[in-house]
Amino acid sequence: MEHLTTRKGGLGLTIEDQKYAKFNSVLVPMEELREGDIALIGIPFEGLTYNPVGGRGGPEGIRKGLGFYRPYSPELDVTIGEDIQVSDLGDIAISPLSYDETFKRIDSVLKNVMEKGFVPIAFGGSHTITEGTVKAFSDFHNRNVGLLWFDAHPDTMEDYYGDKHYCGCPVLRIVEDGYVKPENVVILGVRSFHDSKGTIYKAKEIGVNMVYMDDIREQGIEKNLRWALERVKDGTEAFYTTLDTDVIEGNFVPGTQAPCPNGYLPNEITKCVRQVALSGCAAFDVVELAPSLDVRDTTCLLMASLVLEMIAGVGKRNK
Ligand SMILES: [Mn+2]
Repeated sequence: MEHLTTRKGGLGLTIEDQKYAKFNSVLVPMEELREGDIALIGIPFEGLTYNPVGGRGGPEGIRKGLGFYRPYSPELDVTIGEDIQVSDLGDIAISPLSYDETFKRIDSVLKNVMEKGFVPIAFGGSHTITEGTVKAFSDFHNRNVGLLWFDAHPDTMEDYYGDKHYCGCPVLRIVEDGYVKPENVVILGVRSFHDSKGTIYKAKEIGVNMVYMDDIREQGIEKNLRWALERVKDGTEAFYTTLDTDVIEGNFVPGTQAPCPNGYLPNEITKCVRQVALSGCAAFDVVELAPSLDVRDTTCLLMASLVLEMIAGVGKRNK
């Protein structure tokens, strides 16, 4: 795996006095991780697009955001670096002109990390990367997994001007290629004039659970999430969670290609992500963060805090 990453084993820095520690200072080399610890993996890839919007800067943006925070969760009473260890494996060396080669490298790194028993958190990249990470995850778990998909869009486009791996297509590719059964896919947060009728109807046709933001509000955020977790866990060996930045209320996330009104508020998505991590999620990603579009690092900071919730949640259940 080493030849596929730009950095080996994280920073390896430690600060003796925890009261001064920032998150980046508690990262450890990969060799120090035990089963159930966290491996961070950057995937700076936004497809073979002629019009890049900045998603390839996501890993850098998340790392910058993480560096701002302290490694302690008061809500969960978990100290990252004590209760759970984290290594940053650096970025997968993507191939900007080849989906095949990029997906092959994602597959290799993800499987290697999971074979070692680590919980991967991948930083995209556009949502294109999730086609690769979920397929690797599903293969690893005998093609018997659930998929929780936080997104303003169902990502069930057939193609985009002929591109079948565009960021609007991964749910359709994953389901039609047989990696996840549609009844074990839950898409939360769809809304607001961002998709064609054909895309929405395709989601209905293939039978995935697509929930509009309006219905989530009516049902209540917590109740809806409990229902969603039941669907993704029903009969599966493990489940994966992907977090598209645009699922959050657009005014809070300027640093994404399709900010969209009427989404989850920061506090709501924070509670959801924490609950998902506590509930046994086996792999995560955060996608569609474009730091070059961001305003005063607002989006980078919010998405980094959600990564910390993932880590602390896994730490709590390991404790
Ligand atoms: Mn998406």
